Amino acid sequence: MSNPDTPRLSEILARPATRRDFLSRASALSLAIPAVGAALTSCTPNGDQRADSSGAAARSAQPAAGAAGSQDSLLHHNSDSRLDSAVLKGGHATGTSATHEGTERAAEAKYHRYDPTLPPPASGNRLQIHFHAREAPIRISDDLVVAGWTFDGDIPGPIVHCRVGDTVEFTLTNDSNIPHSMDFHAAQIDPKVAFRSVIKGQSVSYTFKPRWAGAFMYHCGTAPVLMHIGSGMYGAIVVSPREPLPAAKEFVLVQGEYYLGDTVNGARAFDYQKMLTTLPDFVTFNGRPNQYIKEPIRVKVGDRVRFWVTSVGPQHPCNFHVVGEQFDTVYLGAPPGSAIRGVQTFAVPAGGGMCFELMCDVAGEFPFVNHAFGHGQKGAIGILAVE
Ligand SMILES: [Cu+2]
Repeated sequence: MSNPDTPRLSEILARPATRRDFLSRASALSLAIPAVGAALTSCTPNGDQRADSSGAAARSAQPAAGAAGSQDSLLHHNSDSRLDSAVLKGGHATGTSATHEGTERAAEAKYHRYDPTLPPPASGNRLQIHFHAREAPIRISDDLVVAGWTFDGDIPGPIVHCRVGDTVEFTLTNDSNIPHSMDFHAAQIDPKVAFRSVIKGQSVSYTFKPRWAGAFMYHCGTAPVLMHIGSGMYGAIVVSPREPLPAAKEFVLVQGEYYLGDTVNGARAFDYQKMLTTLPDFVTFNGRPNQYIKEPIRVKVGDRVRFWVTSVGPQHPCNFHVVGEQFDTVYLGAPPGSAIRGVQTFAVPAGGGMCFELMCDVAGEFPFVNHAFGHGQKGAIGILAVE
């Protein structure tokens, strides 16, 4: 950090803000914060602009990498989100998610309803997961395609379900020119090793045993984390307790925000500058605004419904409420402990997850909403149809 050859961060950030410059400045920042530059220089379609204005400084940093271990591991270990958010705030940088892979054939991207049904947990106390990080155009409504950065080609990534104490064997393979990584909130593990970034063609693998039940976020942790979560690299892992909870229809809702900029080849790019404003264009459950109004979640009278709700943010909580209903149980911590009764609304913080239960003993169409209605109005609303 104090290498005299390293440009001062204030000097780097004071320079004019163009897209190319954003990328080259980010490259220079990799001297001080290894994953930052790697992540952002590769935000270009071919990732080959990293050696422009900051190239000399970048070369001077290489020997230090060898001294600390393999050069690769130092350049691509996981970001330090405390540091990257500190250097990137201030409104100077520009950047979007638009890449060739994320925008080509955008017009052909098909809309699909994201199935909120909780899949069965892994059998045999062991779950093997292999995700691929890749860019893809994602149609989030009839008339809107976004240039996504994804896990396995969707926003959110796949729902993962296991039980407390299961062995989760995870591998991420990066198919993208942009470095990526995986941070499971259900894991207790050395993040610098497990959550490190990998470049195109490489994989990172790790194993963990969830200690607590709950709804947990997962996300790419590569710097700047805001850009990677904000461009779609998130999802949910539900950890059920060993002793099953009461029988219920179980659904997963991942609240996420969209901050969109220019259209490139028919896909709206995610806009880093807009993310910094914290004023989203859309707030969604499972990646599509209002999708469960168009195609409701359907249950039967007499069903117990359990919602596993996470807010991946990147900024805002989900003030979860079902209009015309009350939660008989909300688990403040790991189910079945810390249950509170008779709740109208409870806020799931950004980066958090909670479990909500209600008995559906009245027929009707019940809107489930983020009761911060600016965010409900922007798409965080759906219908629970009790038939
Ligand atoms: Cu990423």
